[in-house]
Amino acid sequence: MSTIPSLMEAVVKGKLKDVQGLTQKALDEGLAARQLLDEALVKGMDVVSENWKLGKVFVPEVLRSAKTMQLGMDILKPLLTGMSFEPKATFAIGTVKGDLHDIGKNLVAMMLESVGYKVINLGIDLEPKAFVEQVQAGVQCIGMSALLTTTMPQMKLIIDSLEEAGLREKVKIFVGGAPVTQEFADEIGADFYSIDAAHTIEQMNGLFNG
Ligand code: B1M
Repeated sequence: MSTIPSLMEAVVKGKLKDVQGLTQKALDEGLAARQLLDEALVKGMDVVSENWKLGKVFVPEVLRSAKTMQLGMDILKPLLTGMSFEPKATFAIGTVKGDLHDIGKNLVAMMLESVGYKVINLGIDLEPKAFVEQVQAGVQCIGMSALLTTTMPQMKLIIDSLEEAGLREKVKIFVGGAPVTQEFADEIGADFYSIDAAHTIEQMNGLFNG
C-alpha cells in the first residue's frame, strides 16, 4: 500500500504505534505536510466519524483514532506553521458548573479539532464567567456539556450571563450531553442541540462551509 492510504488506514484503525513513522516516511518521500493532513489524517477521521454514525465503531475506537491523528499532527504541525493553516473557526467547550463528566465533552473536542477547528477545552465544573470570557476573547462558538439533570439549568444561567454582558448575538451556542434534548435547547434559547460529536461536526460544517 502506498503511503497516503497506509497513513489514512492508521488513523481509521487507531494504529498509535505506526502513525508517526508513516507520517515521517511520507515526508521523507517528498509528500507535502498539507497533503498528508488533508488526504490522510483528516480523511481518516472523516471515515471514523461516518463509521461511528453508522454504529460500526464505538467510543473507545473513536478516541483511539483521534489520538492517532493527534500524534500524526504533532509531526506535521511545525511544518505547517507559516503556511496558510487557518482554523475554520474557534470553538470553546466545557462542562457546566457542578458537573464533573468529561468523556463525551473531550470526544467532541478531539473530533472537532481533528477536522480543522481550533478548540479551547475549558475543562469541567465551570462557572458561567468561563464561557463569557471566551466570547469576550472572540470565539465564534461555545459548547456546553451536562450529564446530570441537576446541572442542565446551568446552561440557561450561562446564556443569561451572555445576554447580561451584551454578548449573546456574538456567539453560536451549542448544548449537548445525555439528558439534554432539542426541546430543552429550544427552551433555554441555545442555537444548536448536538446529539453527539459527529452531529456537532455536521452543524459546524454547515456554519463554516465544511
Ligand atoms: Co456519572 N452519572 N455520576 N459518573 N456517569 C451518569 C451520567 C448517570 C446517567 C448514571 C446513572 O445513574 N445511570 C447519572 C446521571 C443521572 C441523571 O442526572 N440523569 C450519573 C450520576 C448520578 C453521577 C453521580 C451523581 C454519582 C454519585 O456520585 N452519586 C456523580 C456526579 C459527579 C458530578 O458530576 N458532580 C457521577 C460521577 C461519575 C464519574 C466521576 C464516576 C464518571 C465520570 C468520569 C468522567 O467523565 N471523567 C461517571 C460516568 C462515567 C458516568 C456514565 C457511566 C458514563 C458517562 C459517559 O462518559 N458516557 C453515565 C451513565 C451513562 O451515560 N451510561 C453516568 C460516554 C460519553 C461518550 O457519552 O457523555 O453522553 P456522553 O457524551 C456524548 C453525547 O452526550 C454528546 O456527545 C458525546 C459523544 O457522542 N455530548 C455533547 C456530550 N457533551 C456534549 C457537548 C456538546 C455536544 C455534544 O457541545 C457541543
